[in-house]
Amino acid sequence: MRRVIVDVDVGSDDYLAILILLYAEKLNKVRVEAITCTSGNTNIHNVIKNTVRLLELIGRTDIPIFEGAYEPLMKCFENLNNFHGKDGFGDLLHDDDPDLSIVRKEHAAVAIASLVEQNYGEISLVCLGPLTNIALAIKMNKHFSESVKDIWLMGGNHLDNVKDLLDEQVEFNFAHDPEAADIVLKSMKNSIFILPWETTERLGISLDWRYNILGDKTPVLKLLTEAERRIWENSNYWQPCDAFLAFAYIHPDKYILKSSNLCAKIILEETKYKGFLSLEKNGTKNVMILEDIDKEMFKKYLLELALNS
Ligand SMILES: [Ca+2]
Repeated sequence: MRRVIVDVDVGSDDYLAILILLYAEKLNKVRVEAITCTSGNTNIHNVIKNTVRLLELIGRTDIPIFEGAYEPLMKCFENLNNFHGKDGFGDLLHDDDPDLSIVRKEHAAVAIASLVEQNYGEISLVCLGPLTNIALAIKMNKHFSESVKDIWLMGGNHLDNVKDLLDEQVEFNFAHDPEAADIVLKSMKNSIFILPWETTERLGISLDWRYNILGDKTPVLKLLTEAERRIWENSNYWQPCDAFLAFAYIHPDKYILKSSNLCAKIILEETKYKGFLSLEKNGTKNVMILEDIDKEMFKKYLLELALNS
């Protein structure tokens, strides 16, 4: 059984990623050991509320949930982009507030470090937001970097793909805390898998499939659909980045169609390129870049999930 801590900044695609991992848990493929929250798509308080609301809705408040970093390491990127709404989840009106008393007292970075230390080589990290909590855990525990089984990141875009495009923006997760991303890439001793922005763009799914085939027939999908309608209304396709990563993690041999072993660095100079990924074929290869995943299997998996949620 693969064991995982999920670090989130929920986020509609984080929401779907959690559902994907918990459905895999039902199928005895993985076990979600904890959900840790970080600021990112919205402030930490909203991330906690969005996550607890989801766990209440699916009856999984048994999963330990921890509150983590409230801002990036260097506070160099203060403007939240509000892509997922001001509250990170479509700014919906709710009748009730979730019961936040289930949130554990320990800080998320402490919880991650402790769980990993107590289970040497057993725990994967699936990271769906800025990497602040992971960088803090690395700095707290000398042996952390070698104790993690592997780490899966949604983030980054490749500088070479965009340097001639004046309007291109750096991918949000790495832009929000580039120093944390740099610490993670330089420190981790075992496999690092990165799903970059470019791959998620290529995987875009039609809105017709999202709304009319996957639909909103269950309460959990209904809430997600309501949140997503405002997010994707001006888009040509649906691009649930974090969900793609969670899916790839569940069954890498089967679902990852193409990946490349490369040398990755984060651009840290104070220019408009700060936070971009520099990928090189030469140099010490430290990451696997996921270049393609099986989109048809992804859609099939979501339909199964919908039938069983
Ligand atoms: Ca996210």
